[in-house]
Amino acid sequence: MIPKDHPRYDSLVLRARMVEASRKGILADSAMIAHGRGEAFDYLIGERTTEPAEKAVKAAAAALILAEHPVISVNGNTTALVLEDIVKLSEVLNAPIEINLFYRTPQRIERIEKMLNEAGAKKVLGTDHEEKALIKGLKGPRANASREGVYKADVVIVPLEDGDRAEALVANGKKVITVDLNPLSRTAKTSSITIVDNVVRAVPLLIEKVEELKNLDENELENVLNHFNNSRNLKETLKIVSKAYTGDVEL
Ligand code: PTJ
Repeated sequence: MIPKDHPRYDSLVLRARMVEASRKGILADSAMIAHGRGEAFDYLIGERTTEPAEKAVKAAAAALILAEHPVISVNGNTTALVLEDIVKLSEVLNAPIEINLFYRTPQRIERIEKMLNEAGAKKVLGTDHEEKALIKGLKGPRANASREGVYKADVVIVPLEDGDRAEALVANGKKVITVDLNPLSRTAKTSSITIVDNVVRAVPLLIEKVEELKNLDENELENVLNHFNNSRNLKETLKIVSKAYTGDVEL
């Protein structure tokens, strides 16, 4: 039991969620390393949603509302940290959830599918009993995508994605939205919209933004999208990170 008044309470709760998920067998062996890297970057942005992240969330919401076939892709870490929010996002967008694992095993797929279904997910794709299609530019099992999911999607949200896949999805003509605390990662740089924020803050905020913007007309949504520039947004985030490095922050 983590005491509520512990100064690192929120961070410790997330670690506990990861440990629990690891016990349940849904995480990759290196999931904790990825989480630790995320924690380090989260420190550097002040463990809060920055202004550039808010702008990226708004653009992401517009892109997802405008999409004809939006798809939410999840891996082990995302399921461990934001299971209920992912299910809620899929409801507000009426979008399927597709399981895409970097370290794919039938056992992990089955367990994640079960957790998503138990949390109320209406449509879970990427399982082992459905037809797959190949994403061009990728080799091995990572090239597989659900034919009616990521393969067909025009807009995909892929939190904590790896660089190769983000690049290949963009090259296959998809608008790729990612959530990645590392603004320097290849995924962050190649995606169409990168939300540099912790997935536990970004997904609830995204749900809020979708609810807020969903009644705007198409032109207004296009306008939101056209005002967003991913590399400019990443540079704004890096300025915040560099302030933390140079000690130009309140101590
Ligand atoms: O479940 P699998 O098999 O698909 O594997 C998932 C991991 C995350 C283990 C796998 O995709 C991987 O190895 O990822 P990387 O290449 O380590 O990248 C993870 C990225 O996510 C890093 O840039 C981290 O900074 C970032 N990250 C980690 N935790 C969070 C995060 N970004 C947002 N929110 C987090 N909580």
